[in-house]
Amino acid sequence: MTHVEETLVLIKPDGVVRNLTGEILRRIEAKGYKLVDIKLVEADRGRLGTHYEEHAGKPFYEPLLEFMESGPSVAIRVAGNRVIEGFRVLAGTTDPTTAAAGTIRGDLGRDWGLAVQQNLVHGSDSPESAERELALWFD
Ligand code: RTP
Ligand code: MG
Repeated sequence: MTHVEETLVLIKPDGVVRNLTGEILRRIEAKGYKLVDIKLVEADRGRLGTHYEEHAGKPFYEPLLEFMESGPSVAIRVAGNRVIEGFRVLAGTTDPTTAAAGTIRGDLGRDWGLAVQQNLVHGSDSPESAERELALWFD
């Protein structure tokens, strides 16, 4: 059954600095998803704090925000059939070290002692998150 949704994808600063933007966009398009809007963003602490508010207080929260402030990210509004869940499958599990081969994090993530936060991409995890995050990044 078709259920077209929109999700927020971020190519995080490690993906941008490693010149993987094109490769990640290629995978999103090859799956059949549509790029509805896209921009390069230098996110400030206010926006990042709101984006990651569910993680406030966790040990990785501060390093995560510092990493996300370390350079530009690419924000993408992506549409597709069940794209919220589907993009997270395409991305792979959070830690690139053990993410499955064939996924963005599994194929392109590096296990060179880098912190877990350097996992290339973000994807909204529910319809509620997608709505909130798309409003936050695209007004
Ligand atoms: P995301 O939100 O970025 O799509 O990733 P996710 O759902 O797979 O992971 P989540 O649990 O929401 O965590 C958000 C981001 O925080 C960093 N993280 N670091 N133990 C750690 O050091 C740790 N755990 C999570 C990652 O960048 C993760 O994507
Ligand atoms: Mg998450």
